[in-house]
Amino acid sequence: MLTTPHNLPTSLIDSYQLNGFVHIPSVISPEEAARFRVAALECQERVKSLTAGSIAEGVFNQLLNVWRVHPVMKELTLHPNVGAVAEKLATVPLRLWHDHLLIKKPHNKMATEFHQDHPYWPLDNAPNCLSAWIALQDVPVERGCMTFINGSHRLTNLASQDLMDRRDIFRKAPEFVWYPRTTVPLRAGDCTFHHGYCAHMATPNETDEFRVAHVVIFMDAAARYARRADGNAHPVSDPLNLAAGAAMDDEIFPRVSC
Ligand SMILES: O=C(O)CCC(=O)C(=O)O
Repeated sequence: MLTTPHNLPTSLIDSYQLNGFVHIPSVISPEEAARFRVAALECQERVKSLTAGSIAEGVFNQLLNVWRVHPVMKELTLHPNVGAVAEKLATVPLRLWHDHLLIKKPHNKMATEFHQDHPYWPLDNAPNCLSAWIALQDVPVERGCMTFINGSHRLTNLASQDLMDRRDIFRKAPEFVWYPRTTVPLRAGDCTFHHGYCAHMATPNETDEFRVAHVVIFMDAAARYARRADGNAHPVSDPLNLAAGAAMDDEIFPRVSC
């Protein structure tokens, strides 16, 4: 049975708010996951140009905004259940920020190191951003599942962290060394949702198969464009030449429940 906003236990919503992440089983079915995995790997072959400018060369292949170029991936990014569960957790109206496919090659020894996502984003008025990390096949620890630092989403003033440097976040937030960490293996179709400020990492992929995760990132519907604090460009918004304070366009950043 799928987990939907109608049968989502309150305890999972509470857990998301307390810890900054939550594991939701069966957000899509295993059959859907298998179909989307085929499309994702086809995207990787066909749309190599989308990997340009990846922030983590060698850690994973990052294909940004595949929903705008691949009709099957669009079905997943705009999947009504994924968006509806995200809104239920965030408790505010949301819109899509962007998606990205994150594909770890077989026998890739590199972890994605601990970081928070939000410091990378040029967004204002968006305290409730969250990502849906959707497993398109079983992802045990050995295939590159996520580990979260429980409660780290409460620290919202850190500079962006280097996701290829194991120690960077702990230099910036030494107290995180003492916070509990939770590793979350997923079955195909399961999802973890994590808050934009929840620190997370992903293990290496020691298996013979690609680890294919599709990540759908949502922002508050009321978000505004803001220059990044570190002055760096963002590949999704910068080509749009938005003015600081601009509202987000409904076509490029569609609302979840409309
Ligand atoms: O899947 C990974 O390797 C990292 C995922 C991640 O950092 C994210 O979804 O924000």
